[in-house]
Order: sequence, then C-alpha cells, then structure tokens
Amino acid sequence: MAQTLDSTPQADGFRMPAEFEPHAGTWMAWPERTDNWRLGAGPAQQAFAAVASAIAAAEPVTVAASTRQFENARSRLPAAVRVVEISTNDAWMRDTGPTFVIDRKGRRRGVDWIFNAWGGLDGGLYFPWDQDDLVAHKVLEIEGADRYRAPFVLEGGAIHVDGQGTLLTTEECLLNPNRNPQLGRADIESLLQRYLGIEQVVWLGRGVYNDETDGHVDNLCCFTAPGEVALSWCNDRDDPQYEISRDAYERLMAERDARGRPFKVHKLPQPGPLVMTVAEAEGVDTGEGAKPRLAGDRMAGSYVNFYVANGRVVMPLLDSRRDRRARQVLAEAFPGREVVGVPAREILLGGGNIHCITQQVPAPRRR
Ligand code: KQY
Repeated sequence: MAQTLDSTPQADGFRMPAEFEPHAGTWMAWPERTDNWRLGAGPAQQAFAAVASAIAAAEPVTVAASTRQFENARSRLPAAVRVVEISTNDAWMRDTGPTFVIDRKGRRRGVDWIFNAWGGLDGGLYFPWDQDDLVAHKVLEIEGADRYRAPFVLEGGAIHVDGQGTLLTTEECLLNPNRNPQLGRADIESLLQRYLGIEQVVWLGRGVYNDETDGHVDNLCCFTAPGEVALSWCNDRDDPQYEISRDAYERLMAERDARGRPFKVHKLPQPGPLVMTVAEAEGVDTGEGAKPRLAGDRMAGSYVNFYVANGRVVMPLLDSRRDRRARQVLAEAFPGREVVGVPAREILLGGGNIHCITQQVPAPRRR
C-alpha cells in the first residue's frame, strides 16, 4: 500500500530526474470547465487528445477525467490511452500532479506540493481549487508510489531540473508573496534541495510576458540536456518580451550548473505576439470563479512549453511563420529524438501549453 512519509526525498536518497531521462509514462487531465475553455471545451478536448496521441506513440499515457466527462474522454482518446476517474478543478497536470523522484535502488516516489491555483485569493486563477489539490495524492495511489506531502506551495511548471543537481526557476513565481509569503529565497532553496534532491538553484528573473502563472519557468526556459537549455527569445526591442529574455540570457551566461558547466543556450523564437480574438473570447462562458478571458489579451505563447517523451519531443504549433524555425532549433537541441508538432492554440487560450498539461513518470533505474 502506498504510504505518506514524514521524511524528505533528499534524506531518503531520492532525486527528481530530468524530463529527458527515460519515462515509464505520462499523466494528463481532461479539460472541461467552460469558463476557461471555449465552446464547451470541445476544441480544447480535441487538442488535448492530439497531444495524448502524440505521446502515446512513444510511452503509456493515463488521462484523468471527471465522472461527468469519463465517457466523453474515453471515446475521444485513442484506445491505447488509459482513462481513469479523478475529480479536478481544471486540467493542468504539470501543476496539480505529483513530481516523481527516484533513487539508486530503482524505487520511485512522489512529491505532493500544496496547490493554490497559482496565487490563492491573491491573484489565483480560480476558486475553489480543492479537487486540484488532491490530484497528486490520487495519482500516487494509482501508481502505488509512496508520497511526500511538501509543506509549501509549488507547481511543477515553476521548476525544471537537469537531474544532475541543478534547478531552474524564476523569482517572479517562487518569490511571489501569493505563494509562500513566510519563506525567503534561502528558505525556498533549502526546501527545493530537501524535496527534489537538487544542489543548486539558478534564478531567472521574470517569466514570459503576461504569463498568468506569475512567470512559470516551463514557459520561458528548460533543460534540453545537462549543461544545455532552450530559452524563449525575442529580437524585437519594442516588445516587452525582449528585456525579459535578454535578462534570462545574461543570468544564464553568468552562471555555472551544479557540476560547474557553463550553459549552452538554444534560442527558440517567440511565436506571434499572439492575441485572443473576439470570437475566441466570446466562446468562453462567464464564470464566477475563473479569470475572465478578454478579446485583445496578449497570450503568453512560447515554444519552450514542449514535452520530452521517450524518443520524441512533442512541441506546440502556434504560429505558421515561426513553427518551422522552432522545430529546427528543437531538432538540433535533441539529436536522436523525433520532433512532433501538435496544433496548440486551443491549449494556449486556456493559459498554458503542452508542458503544462503533462507530467512524466520516470522509469526507475538501478545504478
Ligand atoms: O504553466 C503551467 N505549468 C500551467 C499553466 C496554467 C494556466 C492556468 N490557466
């Protein structure tokens, strides 16, 4: 039986592996709330199903769907995808799911972070979020993995690791008073070390412009290999993203990773700028508990929000003028992996992208 443990992953010899290490599978959740997903969530469901299919060609995929949506999800997803019933408040498995950690004996456990919908009552994106806060525990029960309940708020999209001691994050998110106002930078670093088995935190400044998560790093910058990162890049000096990306680049250039390596940076062009259309905004129901979607809203589109599966990278297609170049950069950054594009504007309309809706289950390895 899966248990809840009082110790920490670091004390028990566990670490979070990099996303590019081998996977046993992927978890996703099924979108349905009509005050975030337009037209009754149908177009988003189609996009999520395409992402699930692209990943299922490489590794086992499980999708969590509500009681109400179970039959619909089952019929829209390929037979190879396992569908299980789990209640959620929305569909961001990166942030509500567990972060898996592994040890040298080939064991796998999970960290269950406190979830407050990206800011709680101080700028959070919906209320309530009680079902989302239970998702990680339920996933760990199904996976039969022991659980660490971390004593602080964190979302999986707010961190990236290289599996060799280095963690990337942003100040905008992790130092935001709407997450853990009682904790300072040093406290957060110490907790990340204890719960993820990392040694060093590389702090970037702000996340992608207008990112409603308060600047999740998974939309701005991620590891592609030890010592290598992909960074969302903007060449237009008049665009607010220009300074953000430049600052991140300079910080990376000034840093070394936990093993003393300098960073090689793969610059991914920013799509767009992408803006919500009148028709898109009108298709979203007005809800009491969710952030309103307005025509003209600048969306935080980024090609960095991709998912690394076994043998393939599943990337968002967001802008026909830039998709090809982004695919080329990713193919160079991930030699030996096939880069598969999935139309992803419908996911972006809900506030995130492919990385945000996926959560890897690492394959434990004996060393
Ligand atoms: O960046 C992510 N990991 C999640 C995006 C969530 C957006 C909620 N509307």
